[in-house]
Amino acid sequence: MKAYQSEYNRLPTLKDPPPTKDNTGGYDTTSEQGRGLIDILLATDVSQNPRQIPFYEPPAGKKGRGGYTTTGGLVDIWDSEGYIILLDYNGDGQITNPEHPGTNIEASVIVYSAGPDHDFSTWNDNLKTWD
Ligand SMILES: [Ca+2]
Ligand SMILES: [Ca+2]
Repeated sequence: MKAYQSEYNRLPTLKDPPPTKDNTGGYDTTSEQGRGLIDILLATDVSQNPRQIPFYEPPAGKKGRGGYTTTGGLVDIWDSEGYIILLDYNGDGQITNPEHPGTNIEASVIVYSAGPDHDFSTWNDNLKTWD
């Protein structure tokens, strides 16, 4: 994601014109939005990646193992949920902390998973890209 940002000087998005507010709800990597984002990073969708640079190599999906498939998107290592991606589309360098709303994380991209309990709202076991 960061490599995409430095190559194109913006964050990947499916929206045209690009969003001007952070996607505070996040994109689930198994949803249409999230899969679209991955397609851009894989250079499968070249409309948003005209230099056709693959920025991401996802683990291939295997039954019962999680990973990435074109139809299912990216599923977590517990083969249950997607990952949630939040992006700093307004460019202020901050993203609202989904664990502690009202506080911010200084980042252009953050990602988290539901963890082994398959529940995004229980944070003690969630994998996250901050802290
Ligand atoms: Ca922001
Ligand atoms: Ca959890």
